Amino acid sequence: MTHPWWHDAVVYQIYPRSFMDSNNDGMGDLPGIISKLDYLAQLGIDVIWLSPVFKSPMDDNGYDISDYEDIAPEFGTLADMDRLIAAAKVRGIRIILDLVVNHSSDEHPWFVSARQSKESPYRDFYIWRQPQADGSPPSDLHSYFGGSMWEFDEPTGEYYLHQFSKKQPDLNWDNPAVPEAVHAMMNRWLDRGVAGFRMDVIDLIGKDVDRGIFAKGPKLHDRLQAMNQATFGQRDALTVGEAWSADTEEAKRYSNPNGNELSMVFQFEHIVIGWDPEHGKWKPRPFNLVELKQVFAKWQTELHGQGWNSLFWNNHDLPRAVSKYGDPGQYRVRSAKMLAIALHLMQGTPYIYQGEELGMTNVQFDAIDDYQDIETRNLFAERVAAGHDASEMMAAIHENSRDNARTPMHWDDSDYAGFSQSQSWLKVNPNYREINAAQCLADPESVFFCYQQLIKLRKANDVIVHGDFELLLPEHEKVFAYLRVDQANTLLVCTNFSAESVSVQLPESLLHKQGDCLISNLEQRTTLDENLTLAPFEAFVIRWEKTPA
Ligand code: TEU
Ligand code: CA
Repeated sequence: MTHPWWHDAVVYQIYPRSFMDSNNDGMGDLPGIISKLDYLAQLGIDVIWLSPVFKSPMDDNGYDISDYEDIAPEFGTLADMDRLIAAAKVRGIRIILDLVVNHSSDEHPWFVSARQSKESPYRDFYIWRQPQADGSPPSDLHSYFGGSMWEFDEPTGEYYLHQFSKKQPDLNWDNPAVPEAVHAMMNRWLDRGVAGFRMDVIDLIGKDVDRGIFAKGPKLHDRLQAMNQATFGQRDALTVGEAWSADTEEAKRYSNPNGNELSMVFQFEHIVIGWDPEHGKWKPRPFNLVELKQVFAKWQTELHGQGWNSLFWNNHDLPRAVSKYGDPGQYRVRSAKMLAIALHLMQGTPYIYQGEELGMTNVQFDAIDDYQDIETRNLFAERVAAGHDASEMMAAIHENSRDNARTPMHWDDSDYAGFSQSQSWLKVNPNYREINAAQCLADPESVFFCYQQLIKLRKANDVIVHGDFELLLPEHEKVFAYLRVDQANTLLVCTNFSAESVSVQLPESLLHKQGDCLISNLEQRTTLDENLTLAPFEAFVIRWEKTPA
């Protein structure tokens, strides 16, 4: 059976302001990315997801777009984008862009016109409401970035909705002119050679504000099906929707094999189980592997044959995996490889976030002023003002701030990690001298070559792409072990998430059988006996060819 090309593809996310600075202004840029395409080709990735590079006042680092069809000068020009698309294509790499259409920037011409007058032809591109009788906002809803979700606009005496910063007014998808304009823009980018889109908070474009519905709104799937038909549906594209509200039932609708919506979604259940129900990421919960495995197993089994998973530990909004789930100290390399093996042998399309393939870690700035992320800075101020302890908030920031992922990429041990020759927009993580691409490329046992091998394995073993998933040892608190099975092969994936040696009892059916070791971060195990002891953060994969019944 033929399957979509992205079933065995691996995607690499680039956060352009932190990837590579070609002109030494401290800001990453498109020519910098082009200069690193051979590195990405060596890693073996198939697709680059490029976080926004469009014109923007950069209130939310480009997720506040003021021109969807021109490039921010700090990143380069449209000609640079055309060069990137062409240079990537030569290396067999596709480019997908970040589509941010739940909201625009308040400096987009649409909003500049809309706020000038109620008669503006663009007034209804946004969501306006009258103040309450006492002049207060239409509701007491909060923005993700602190403060009210409503901003009062003096000239026309109404409030506008913004679920994120007040410089990110929500677009009104109830107005047919909005999808019409968005679809036309998407088609022009597809005509320009992009291979699809990552869709920012796409679960919010079905909102029904007056009924208080913001995510998974009643019109969401109709709108995605209309977008599919009007744009990428005819183009064999990869589309991945960011959907914080998605559960498995929703995900089946988004990613159903008949292809009338998206290829897949980013759901965040495995992330949110680490957050406090009331305080979110600012009150992290202790790591619980049993819970994590249950979530992975649920998504693997419930979407098998009925949808398609994305697989990720990291992105530009999340802390670095090796700090969050592994060990950034003594076992940094081994635990980073363990995490890669645990994730990449599951069913779905894996996403590697820039620097994850090096085992880059979280950063610990002492001063809140060293952090640039609007969410981090605003929530620090708001929560401290509300009486939360500043040192507890800094500890939560060290664990979960989005800036953990946004410090510049480590290319080598020269000043500014080879990212730039001048002070970068966000300080470089001081550990760049020990952790960088040059060091990894010189070490056959590095994290980089583990990821390279995992990408090759995915292309060489259909059981990884389409095999059944079976969780083993569901109650084991330190070991994540699972099977992948199809008619021809059985794979055992066995990973120790702890810094201790642990013993495991695997099913009898797996013992004393000679297999071959597909990948390991320690010894090359090819057979198992009853008394299997895993070293700290050990991970291995054994493959048995299923002898015909
Ligand atoms: O993120 C959506 C989003 O909700 C996250 O920022 C989330 O709220 C937060 O990390 C959890 O506390 C997308 C983009 O990925 C993010 O970078 C943007 O800031 C946001 O949308 C607005 O465009
Ligand atoms: Ca630059």
